[in-house]
Amino acid sequence: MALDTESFDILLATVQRFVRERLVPAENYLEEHDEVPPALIDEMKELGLFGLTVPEEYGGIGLSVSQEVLVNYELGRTAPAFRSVFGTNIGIGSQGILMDGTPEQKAQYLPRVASGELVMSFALTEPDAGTDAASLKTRAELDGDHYVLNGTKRFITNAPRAGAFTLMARTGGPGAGGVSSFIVDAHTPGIQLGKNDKKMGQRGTKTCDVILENVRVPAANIIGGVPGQGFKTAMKVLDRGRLNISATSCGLASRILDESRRYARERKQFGKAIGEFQLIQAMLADSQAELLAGWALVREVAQRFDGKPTHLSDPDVSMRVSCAKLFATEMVGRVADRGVQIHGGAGYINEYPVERFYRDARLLRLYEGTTQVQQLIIGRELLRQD
Ligand code: COS
Repeated sequence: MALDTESFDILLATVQRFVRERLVPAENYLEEHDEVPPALIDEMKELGLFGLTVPEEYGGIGLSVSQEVLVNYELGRTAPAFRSVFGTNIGIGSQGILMDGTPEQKAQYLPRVASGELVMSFALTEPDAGTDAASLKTRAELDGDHYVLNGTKRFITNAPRAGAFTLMARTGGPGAGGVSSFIVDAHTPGIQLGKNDKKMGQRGTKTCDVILENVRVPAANIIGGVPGQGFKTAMKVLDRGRLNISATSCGLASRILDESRRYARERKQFGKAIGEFQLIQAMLADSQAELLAGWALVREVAQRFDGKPTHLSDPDVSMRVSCAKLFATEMVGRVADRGVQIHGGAGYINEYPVERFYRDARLLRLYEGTTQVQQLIIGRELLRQD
């Protein structure tokens, strides 16, 4: 699956322009009001951003992973909250249906996901099951042709905007094999949302608890129709998600570097631009070298990802995805830190984008698997391989 080169070049140029002309100027509004202007959300729908990864047969644009990372790099060059509006639709919210759903589930949900009419969100994490996702406690008990769900999901991105969740619950015994993925209509009786989480950064993204009390979900809504496959679906979804976070991290690093270069040229001390001092140049150089290394890794892994049918998981590709997530998200953390350092005291003042990006970037090392989870996956796979 991929968009033809000519159409893709036009799309990429359009996204670049949209980021530069529409999103970057709205960053201050986003920060102050903690919300994405509704007019911009309409524009995102018109541009097809909600359907970037949904195949054309379901009304989407059908990008390959190699194309998707290029788009995410461009979207990374502004506040991550903008991408988050549709990020769960093109990513973790809908990919489970795309990868493992039945033909009926795909036909029923994907066209509305692609148009943006239906916002989907991914509900795996729980108060007591974060990194140890396979220990999740939300129960799904079979009752006739429905399951009855009880439990709490935590830090669920886009829950307040969601029309449906891809939600993992326990239909069987302990461990990964007892977990199933469900498509849950967000308006089903018994679903309640918690208060919006107050986060360190990424203002404008919406995350909260999703509380399920005797929520009746048709048994036909188990993704793929077979119970006990839900943990694997979640892991496959996260593989693609993690690579896209890596691409976003590279985009953000490039924006922070641009802001830092601009400041280094403008700001004068000791009678000349601070960029003329080698200690400032050293910080810029380290950031540039690390950014190029991270981006090369992301693109290489994306190509490998495209080389595999998405329904097959390949531990070697997963291991490389984890390398990309580990390196790119840690890298943008260092680039953001140097960005603040180059700005000096001004970098600690919220008038400058680097102050915001420093806080925004911190989450990239945490969600969709912490750096330590990536280390675990890489270490385990290295010891398993010949
Ligand atoms: N693709 C397909 N299948 C996968 C997979 C992948 N990437 N990773 C694991 N699986 C399969 C395994 O093959 C195993 O199947 P079998 O039982 O048939 O052998 C099953 O899933 C269980 O896997 P594993 O034994 O690795 O489970 P663990 O509990 O040890 O997993 C980690 C540990 C930490 C890797 C996992 O829980 C994890 O990724 N945690 C982080 C969760 C996360 O990212 N949360 C963020 C929430 S979304 S913002």
